Amino acid sequence: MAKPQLPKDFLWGYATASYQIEGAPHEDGRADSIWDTFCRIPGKIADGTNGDVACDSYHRYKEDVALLKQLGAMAYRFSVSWSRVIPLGGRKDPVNKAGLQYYLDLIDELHANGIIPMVTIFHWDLPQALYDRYGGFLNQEEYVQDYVHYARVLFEAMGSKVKYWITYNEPWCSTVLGYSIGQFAPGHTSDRAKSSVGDSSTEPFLAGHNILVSHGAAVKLYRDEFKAKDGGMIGITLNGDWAMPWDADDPKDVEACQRKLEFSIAWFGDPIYKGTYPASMRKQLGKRLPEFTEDERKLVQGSNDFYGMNTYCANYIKHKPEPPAHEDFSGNVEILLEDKNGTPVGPETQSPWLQPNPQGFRKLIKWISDRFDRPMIYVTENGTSLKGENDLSKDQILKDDFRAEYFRGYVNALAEAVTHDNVDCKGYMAWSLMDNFEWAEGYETRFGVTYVDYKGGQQRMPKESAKVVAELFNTLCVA
Ligand code: GBH
Repeated sequence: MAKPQLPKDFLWGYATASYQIEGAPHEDGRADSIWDTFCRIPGKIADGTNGDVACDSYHRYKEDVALLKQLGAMAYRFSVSWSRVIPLGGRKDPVNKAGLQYYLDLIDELHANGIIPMVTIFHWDLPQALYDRYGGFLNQEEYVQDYVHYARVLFEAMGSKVKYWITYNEPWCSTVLGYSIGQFAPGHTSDRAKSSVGDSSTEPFLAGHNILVSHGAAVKLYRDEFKAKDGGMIGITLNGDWAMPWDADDPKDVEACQRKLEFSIAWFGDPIYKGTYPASMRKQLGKRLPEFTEDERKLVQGSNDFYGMNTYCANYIKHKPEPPAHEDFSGNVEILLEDKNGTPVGPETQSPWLQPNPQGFRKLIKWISDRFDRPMIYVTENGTSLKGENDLSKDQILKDDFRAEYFRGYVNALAEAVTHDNVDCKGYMAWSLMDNFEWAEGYETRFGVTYVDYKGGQQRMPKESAKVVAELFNTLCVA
């Protein structure tokens, strides 16, 4: 069998997101996003912190770019803070020149150093003003127009310098974690009173529907007015982890795995590639899952130039014998970290949900490739935390063998999928360039290949794993 390889022009680099790294929440006219507000609610963030300083990248973007260059990265995926560019968020609100300039400077600095920018338009930090005005995602009328206007501002300002656009990062997280579990902003939970549009059993699906329509509308705008002259590509990034049956001999667990993948990935992927929601979701959710009107379907179907794939781990899945709970959003399954025989998915990390399983990655990317008819795929996030890393000394942290081993396993599995499974993957962005604000986990959980000394002026120091990532791609990208 041929040796696993990746294409010579394979695009590899690192990813970050605005709220997780920038800090400077009120500088140069930036206004609050829903994450600024959410972090102020006692108990929502594990260590009581927020993104007010984070990696201070608003002031240190030149250091970030120098770091990327030092690590040998070809590309950098970052996100734009909507409330920095349009503080009040809406289509009639003023554009903040200074906020926009930050991203133009960052992009110029990347180009000056030969690094290709990949821009995420939205990575969870919705302007608070839009949430206050009309409930954000829940109001399709208003929201879609505001999102498309925001996208237009970015296309106009940066389009000639950006060839890779991502409309949304992981809508599953914004919808389920934000509108049902309350683990993410805006923190809606099931004990919240029903609003005029619904409750935690309907809001995630309404929010998801409106996100899809706005994604489709922004892609249409890009294709109609920018693509020909700017020559770029646009797609959405979806999250999802591989599903393995808890009891491999139980057909109901095998079936439950498919359902879990459909509820997490195909929820958004099927409308984009097939024009409808998965049958399993329609069956369980009935009218609580919106229907696409003909106009909406036309916008959404076919709206990906590439598929952005985020994945971190795998799970064992057990079917539930009882009928689905009203507020279930996973396909009526139990999500487990051990199978029937007590075999763990993988070793433990600092993140309770993350146990690495590289072969699961190979299977998942093949599943995505098959289901969506072999789309061009960019892995836009993949990486790991490390158990107890935050408690180690700086010197110990820099020797992150566990993370290095993770990348060896995952990147080799990717090369296998490309070489042996006919998967069309063109790039890989590791999460993350540096330790950063890990949302509800605060700063206790680190995902960086670079250590950030939060008590020592945000100094950055590359860890061992950064070298390993570069070596892996230098060795594998030869096909
Ligand atoms: C990504 O999300 C984010 O895009 C990035 O910003 C973040 O820093 C990074 O990963 C690391 O966490 O409720 O048990 O079903 C990862 C997303 C984490 C998605 C956990 C779903 C399932 C938890 N996910 N998750 S569970």
